Amino acid sequence: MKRLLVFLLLFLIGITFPTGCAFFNSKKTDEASANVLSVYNWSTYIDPQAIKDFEKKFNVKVKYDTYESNEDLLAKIRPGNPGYDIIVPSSDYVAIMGSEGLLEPLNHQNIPNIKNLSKRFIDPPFDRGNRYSVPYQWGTMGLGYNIKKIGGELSSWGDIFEPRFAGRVSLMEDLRATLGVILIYLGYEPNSSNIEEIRKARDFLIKHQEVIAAFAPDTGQNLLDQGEVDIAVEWSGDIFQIAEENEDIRYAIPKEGTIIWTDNLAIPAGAPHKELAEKFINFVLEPEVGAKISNFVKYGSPNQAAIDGGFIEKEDLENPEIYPTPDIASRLKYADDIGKATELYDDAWTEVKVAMSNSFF
Ligand code: N2P
Repeated sequence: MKRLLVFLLLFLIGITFPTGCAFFNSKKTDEASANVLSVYNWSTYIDPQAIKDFEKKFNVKVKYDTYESNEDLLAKIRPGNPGYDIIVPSSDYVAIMGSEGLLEPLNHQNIPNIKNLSKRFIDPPFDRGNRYSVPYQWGTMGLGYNIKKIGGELSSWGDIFEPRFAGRVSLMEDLRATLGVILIYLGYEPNSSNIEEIRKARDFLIKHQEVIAAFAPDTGQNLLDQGEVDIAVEWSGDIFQIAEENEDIRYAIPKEGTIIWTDNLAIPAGAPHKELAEKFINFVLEPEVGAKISNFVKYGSPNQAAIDGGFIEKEDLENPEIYPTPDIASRLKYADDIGKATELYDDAWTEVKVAMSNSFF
């Protein structure tokens, strides 16, 4: 009872003098948080050891939160950075966030390890001069599946929409990538702004809804691993991560091609620890550190020095589903920032969801 009263008293002081309390505490909080780097990254996207190594090397703490999609990241940052120092948007979202003033320009003098990056990731069209971002990892969206359950290999987007897979397929809760691969399958561009083509992709999903068990967040690979679905359309590395423990899991880039992406380290505007954030970026770009992360998450490394130095696992480098051959690479397409046409995708996506929820009743 006494504890309850004390709690109530503290609560009342808190709501009566919120600014006063914040002011009263601010010096202490600043000192305590000066050595804390706040990182906001996709789930299953780092080797935890790399975080520990950074903490040790710079005598700091890392606060690490995860998100499931670019849309979630943008929704968190747009109303005002709640205190993150590092975020990891995909290329099209670097363009969007940069143009909205949501990113801090990088001081390249604090990031000399930029020199380690492969030339093809330097000065990209979505972020000229790498003003706001440097590449972190890259990969594809493809077919994760359990070969024992399927009874053979999958090689086309069309394979997963067969009636025999009713209720056994998860797609991703990522509207541009998911509608993008359907557009590719239908023979269109994943960056189409043609309303008829986007509607055809929408109608294709609605027509084949019986196979769709779920639109999974970034952790959809767990549904496959736990046997809740037999096919999970997922990001490449997430499937390879579970394949390390489960020998029945396979990943395939469909023959029609798919979405490729690059995710990038960036500092959101108003980050409380910009210099420490630049130290972190520089640390990740060290060949051994970059390789440690890629070897763990099983995505492609943009770090040429890590590849040339022999730090990337040979088995991964030789896997064409992680490091595609030129032939496969010619069928991979980036989702670009398409400006206003994004609304057409938003509408199509909502219509898919509405059609599917209606058909449950
Ligand atoms: C890792 C997510 C990969 C990011 N879980 C896709 N852009």
